[in-house]
Amino acid sequence: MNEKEKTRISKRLARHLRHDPAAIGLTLAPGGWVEVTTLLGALALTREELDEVVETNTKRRFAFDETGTRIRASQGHSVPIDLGLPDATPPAVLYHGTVEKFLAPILREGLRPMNRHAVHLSATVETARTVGARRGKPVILRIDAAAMTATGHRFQVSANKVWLTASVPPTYLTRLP
Ligand code: HQG
Repeated sequence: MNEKEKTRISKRLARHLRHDPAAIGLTLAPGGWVEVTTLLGALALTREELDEVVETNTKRRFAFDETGTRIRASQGHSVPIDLGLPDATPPAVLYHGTVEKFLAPILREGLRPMNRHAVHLSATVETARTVGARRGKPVILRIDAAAMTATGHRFQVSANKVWLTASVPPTYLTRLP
């Protein structure tokens, strides 16, 4: 399979496993899981094609369960599912990449999940920069995750190492120069 084809399939998987399962007749089970056989039928894919996309996906967006019979997106959902991830202690500092035009509302009201069901944070500036660059010139925010943890904010980490939290109040945010 060439890169273009893999990207096309990855985008379809992201759309249906995160945002719009109903469009291809899927229902997400608790945790966001779908039966692999159902998904293959709905997207007219072979198991080999699906395996190749899952294994080679740069951001490891999708993961099978331990039996290999179910699959889900590891994060990024807009549909209201509970990933069932345990709380985890984040590194003392996390980062979020955004763009200038969102900065004023973010510094006023904090980071909010917007259409997704958690705020997505990165352990490295590089990743945050890539996330922000999807929308234009990236602006990087530093999050005092240690202080958030100390005041009872909860964090989870997805299978592909994205840090998730419900919201980040402005007091924990600093813009990196
Ligand atoms: C901004 C991609 C105004 C926030 C990426 C962001 C990531 C606010 C946008 C993953 C705000 C939401 C998630 C507030 C936050 N006022 N704007 N109070 N709070 N925002 O796409 O973090 O390739 O839902 O800064 O790489 O950009 O899809 O979140 O710009 O990992 O796998 O509102 O999606 O991964 O945008 O990206 P998003 P995100 P995939």
